[in-house]
Amino acid sequence: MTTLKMTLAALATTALTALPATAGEKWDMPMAYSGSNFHSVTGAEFAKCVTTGTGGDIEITTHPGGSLFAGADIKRAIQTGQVPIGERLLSGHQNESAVFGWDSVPFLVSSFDEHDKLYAVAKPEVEKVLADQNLTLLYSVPWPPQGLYFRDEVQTMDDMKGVKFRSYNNATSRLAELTGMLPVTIEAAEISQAFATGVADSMVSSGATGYDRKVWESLNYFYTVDAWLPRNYIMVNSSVWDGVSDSNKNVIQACADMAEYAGTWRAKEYTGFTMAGLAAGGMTVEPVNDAVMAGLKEVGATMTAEWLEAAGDTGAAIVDGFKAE
Ligand code: PCA
Repeated sequence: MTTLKMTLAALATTALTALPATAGEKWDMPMAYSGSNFHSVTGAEFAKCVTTGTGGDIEITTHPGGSLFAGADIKRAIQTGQVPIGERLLSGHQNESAVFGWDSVPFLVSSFDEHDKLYAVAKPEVEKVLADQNLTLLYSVPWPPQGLYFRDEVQTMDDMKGVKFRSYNNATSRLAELTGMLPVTIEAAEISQAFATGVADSMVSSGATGYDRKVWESLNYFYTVDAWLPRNYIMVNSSVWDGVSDSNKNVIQACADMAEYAGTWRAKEYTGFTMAGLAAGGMTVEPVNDAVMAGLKEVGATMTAEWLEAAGDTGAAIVDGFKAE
């Protein structure tokens, strides 16, 4: 073959193989939690729904477990257009806007039903802050109620003093400070290792995360205090979203609505299942005693007052709106 023929042949092959790729847009979707976690499973179904529903115009590929961007970096990656779409626990960005912490105010709600009502009031406020950051919310799914994990038994508030505590947002760090524990921020993807090596001996999280990360290999107690239910948000870069055709927007929003419904249902189902799983793994799963609950409620009252101060009128409107429901 002459050089020209070889070049032409190469070009033809490239053109052929490139065809399906240029037929649609490819959206990478970073997610922070393990592939087996119910949020990631829901995200994978959402991605498939969009890919099928748009006839391949937009093909979404999820990257769970923090494999593309670590949890803390996902929001910025979407804002700056490094990726068009992604998932993030927004309360992890309370330092940008206190409003993002509405779902981590201790003991404001403790069940899915109460949380749903609170979310209905908070959602438009969150969407306003997101809009200013060039982000559009597609759907959001709650985590199960948050409980306290410890290596050692906790019978009094003093038992928490000096314990190394894994935190995942400002509220969890503050909880540690107010109870005399030593907070260290660690992504969920890294916690099994952190507990195994003694970098942390406790955390507040859901039964789901403890179960996913097999924490019974290191920790022995899960206290079901139902402190709050934080949420993950699937967000798209608003400039990218503006460029999507109306019909594809409709498809994506329909897929998002279904994902929110399915994810929420899974969160509820997973609550009992994972607590049974923690017990089967050898952990003691029980409520804290009354004295510790009273101590935690005091800490919660301080944190609520602090959040209301930080979140100003918007915070007050969310709490008052919820209480008026
Ligand atoms: N799991 C996540 C956030 C809340 C939860 O239940 C975590 O521990 O990082």
